[in-house]
Amino acid sequence: MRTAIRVSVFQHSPRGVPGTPLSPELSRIPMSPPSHPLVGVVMGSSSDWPTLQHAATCLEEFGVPHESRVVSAHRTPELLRSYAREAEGRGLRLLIAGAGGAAHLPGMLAAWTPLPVLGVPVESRVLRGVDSLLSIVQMPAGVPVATFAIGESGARNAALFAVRQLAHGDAGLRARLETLRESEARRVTEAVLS
Ligand code: RP5
Repeated sequence: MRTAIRVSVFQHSPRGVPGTPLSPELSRIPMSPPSHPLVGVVMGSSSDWPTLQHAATCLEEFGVPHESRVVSAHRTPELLRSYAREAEGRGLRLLIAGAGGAAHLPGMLAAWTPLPVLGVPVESRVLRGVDSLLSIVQMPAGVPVATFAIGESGARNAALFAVRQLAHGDAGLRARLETLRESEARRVTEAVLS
């Protein structure tokens, strides 16, 4: 029997995390009209949100429609199954999955969906996220999960990776990526050492 429960803790419009300012450079570039979510940001617990919100914020900056949800592999396995199986049909193109400790969420999602799964290891209390990293990165051959750095950097890079994937054939997204690349370069060339 398919579960009817769907936990949704954070659901955004394309530009909508309250209190999160768009970077001035990115906000100057026009965005596409809002549409259905293209990226699902999924996490094993609401305690993962301080990490995964960096992925959501990055998607906001690029105007990529997305949704953010808590779906636990071990606490709500039926929910995980239905979320993963319905994701492609709902128009999602990629899943960003963050979890900590015995972090089986990304691998279990990848087992149920043909969509690319981008895994973000959340920094755990006891082992500082090394357990999460190894749990996510050590998938046996056949069911891939792309694995990013532990914590905030991984969350932001997973989102940037998703943007790069979606930028194929989207001139607006490509332009915004180029703007980001230029601003990252300026952080180096214009660095002032006091
Ligand atoms: C995992 O267990 C979650 O991804 C989280 O990182 C970790 C701890 O969860 P909580 O006990 O904080 O809910 O399932």
